[in-house]
Amino acid sequence: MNLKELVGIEAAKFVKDGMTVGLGTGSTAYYLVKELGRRVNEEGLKITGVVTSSKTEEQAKELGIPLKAIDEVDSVDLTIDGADEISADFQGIKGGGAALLFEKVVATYSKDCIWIVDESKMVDKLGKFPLPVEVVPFGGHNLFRLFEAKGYRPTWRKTEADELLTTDGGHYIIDLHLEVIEDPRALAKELDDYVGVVEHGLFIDMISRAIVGTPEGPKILE
Ligand code: ABF
Repeated sequence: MNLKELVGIEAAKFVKDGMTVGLGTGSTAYYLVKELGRRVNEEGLKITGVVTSSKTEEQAKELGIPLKAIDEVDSVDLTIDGADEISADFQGIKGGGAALLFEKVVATYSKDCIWIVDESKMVDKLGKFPLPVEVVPFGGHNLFRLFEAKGYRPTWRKTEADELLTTDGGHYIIDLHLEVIEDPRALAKELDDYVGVVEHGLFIDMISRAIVGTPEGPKILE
């Protein structure tokens, strides 16, 4: 088994009967959903899944995991999701999978959140991973030019066909190549205030623990 699979299986242990579970996006979350599907089918685990992206919805449906839309539940007991970077003080960058908006919505309605990553995602300071900013297409190019003028080194998230990628929410993504983000809270506040920015990939104070895949096995950081 690879590191991500071991982490996904370890994270699934936090899921208990009767829970409403936020099912994240990404190759690590894929293994979590796979393990939950096994437990639902082989051990009769009773959970309700709330998905964070169309990709995860497809996988969960195939595995027979009962699903509810986020709008059908008042809260989610536990959301387990991937991440692109986690800093020493447990802040994160997410959105490499272009699902950051729905992921942040589900995380916001979750009583608890766990991120599952391999150790390459653990960083001292956030920023080496380009920061995704989800923008409304109308005026999106103006925002791009504004980020350029601020020295944020923006690039458009593109599809393999080299077209502007459209998210599940129907928006574009601009990635900011910042290298180091000294003050994630301040930058999150700044980005929140731009008209046309729908959401961004800075996830601040959202997790209680991270499960990190290492050659010695999954490590639980809390
Ligand atoms: C998702 O997990 C995204 O926010 C993030 O980009 C991705 C990381 O995926 P992987 O586990 O494949 O590295 O939630």
